[in-house]
Amino acid sequence: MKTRHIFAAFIAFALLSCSGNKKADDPMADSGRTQRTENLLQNLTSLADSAYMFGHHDDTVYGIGWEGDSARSDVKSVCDDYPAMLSFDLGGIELGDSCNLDGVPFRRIREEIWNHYSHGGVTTLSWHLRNPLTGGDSWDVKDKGVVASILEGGSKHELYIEYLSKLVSFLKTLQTPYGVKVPVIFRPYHEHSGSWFWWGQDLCTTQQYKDLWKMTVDYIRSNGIVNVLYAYSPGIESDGDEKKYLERYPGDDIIDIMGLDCYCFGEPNDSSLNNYAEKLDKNLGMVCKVAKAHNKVAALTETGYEAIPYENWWTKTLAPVIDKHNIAYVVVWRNAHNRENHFFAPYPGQISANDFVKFYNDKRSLFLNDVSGLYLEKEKK
Ligand code: BMA
Repeated sequence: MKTRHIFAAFIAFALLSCSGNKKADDPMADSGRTQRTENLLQNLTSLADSAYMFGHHDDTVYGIGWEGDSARSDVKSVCDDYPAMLSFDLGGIELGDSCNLDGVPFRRIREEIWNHYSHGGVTTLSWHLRNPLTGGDSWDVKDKGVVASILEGGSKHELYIEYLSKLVSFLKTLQTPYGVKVPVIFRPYHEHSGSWFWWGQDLCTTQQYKDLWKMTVDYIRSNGIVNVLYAYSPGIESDGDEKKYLERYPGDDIIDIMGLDCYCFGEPNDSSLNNYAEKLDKNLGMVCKVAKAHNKVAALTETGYEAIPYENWWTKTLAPVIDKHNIAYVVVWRNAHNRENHFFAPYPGQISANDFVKFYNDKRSLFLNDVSGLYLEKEKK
């Protein structure tokens, strides 16, 4: 394990402290959320000054050449440690499906969330949900009236409330056997600044997008969910402009984490790599400034370079930029087992694997041992 900065009271308030049949304490904070959820928010805020958690979507459920194995992870196979943050998608939960849109059983997602939490890790959840108006998927943008149809008074409002109720039923199961509600980050309606999802820029008005968020969060809260932080994650369309970034911001009473989704594209030459580094730097700088002004946590909610065709991408392209900004975490997208060259983290033998180990060894990047080690240290006192 690496030597790390010590964060006074890091992440884990986990079920490790529970034994036998005893019910664990799960105190509430004044905010109406559990104290553990507030602690997570506090910990994210303080760690961002000197470090960031590394996260990977679907990390422990499949990877290159495998699916469904127990305790496996491409990231762990490369650097002998799991990411500090896991990301999963809830697309399909709204229909009552047993697996999400990428074939991952929700039962497994739930277990991974519990398990990760018990080791001091954090989970973030995205939601590529179906199109409630057309019955298509999240990317079905043929009809521009989807958001309008699900808001109060719309023809699909009732149906959408059913979607939300299925979502809430799943969130309610994120409780350990000892009754501790596991704090998670929920990141719905992401990349809305583009127009490729039914909730995107050209598909609804600013007010409708904000109303969608408010309706969702009000529903979740009023149905007793007290262990969720909410992340806002536009793409880079605002191009560093604060006003544009905030144009559809649902409000300080709703959002806890201000994020950014920003990807690296193109051939691995100076032009594409510099282009990514520059746009990431510019946009992250703005996000961190806005987050600070609103007293929110800043994060790089999605990034990556598909198939990582540059061997030093981690330490020469990504790290130099994120090191300049106080973000609490960076998440890379999934290592698809059933789609060729659709991976964003290395696996053994992948050309950037050695560089990823260097990235892992950087004291600023936090992996699971870093956060659970701090937990154990705290326990020993
Ligand atoms: C996209 C791709 C898709 C996937 C979707 C939801 O970025 O990875 O293959 O279905 O995310 O996870």
